[in-house]
Amino acid sequence: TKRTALIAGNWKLHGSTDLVQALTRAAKQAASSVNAEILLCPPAIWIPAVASALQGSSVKVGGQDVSAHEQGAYTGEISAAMLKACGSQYVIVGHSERRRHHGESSELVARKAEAAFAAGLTPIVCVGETLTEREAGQNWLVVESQLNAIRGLLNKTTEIVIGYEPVWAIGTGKTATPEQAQEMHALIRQWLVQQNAQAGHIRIIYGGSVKADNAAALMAQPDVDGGLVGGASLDAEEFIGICRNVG
Ligand code: G2H
Repeated sequence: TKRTALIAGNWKLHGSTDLVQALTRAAKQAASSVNAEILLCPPAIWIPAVASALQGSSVKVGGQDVSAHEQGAYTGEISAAMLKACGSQYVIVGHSERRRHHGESSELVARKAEAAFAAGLTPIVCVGETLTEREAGQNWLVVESQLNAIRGLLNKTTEIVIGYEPVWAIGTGKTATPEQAQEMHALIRQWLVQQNAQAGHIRIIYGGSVKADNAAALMAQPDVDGGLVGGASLDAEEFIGICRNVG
């Protein structure tokens, strides 16, 4: 199955009007010369500005999180329909920072993914083990249990993306080796196809200290279909460098 690589910039809690200008310009420049889909996920408040700056280009915009609810008395939440109305096509759900700092369970993450799907957004469902779990040889057990929560969704759609983000590699400068990433991506791929025979086209992207100088080796792996880039996506040159090393 031929899968177009997806390079997603996750700005996390960073951004300003200046950064919106600089990073949308960089993404558009990268998009014109690489054969990959490029996505920017700024804080929700910047989505309209990013979407407007990206008009006429192939670069897409997405959210970093979404409410599991459609609407109601949920102060501070943002719905999938709102993200969509502001120009989003994707939304990240279950990022390890949401799981850790906001106590999000795999069940809640699955409900968020369902809400995204219902509103016509493609959810990027993040999974990944901690260092302790890896050292205990539990990496697959942990990832499998995180994936099990979205089994119901997979029966309805294969319009999803999986983000494998080993927690020990996030913002630490420690990248998984291409072999470690491939090993897990292959297991995820096998699991996906077991749930849904049409799942071969689902992209499994890697996240965790992706940079311009390690992107090519990671993306060269047969089951690594792109990158979820945090820190390095805030630097225009570095982000362009990553895109060039993929497409
Ligand atoms: C993993 C990644 C992007 P970073 O969280 O989601 O961040 O590239 O800074 O490790």
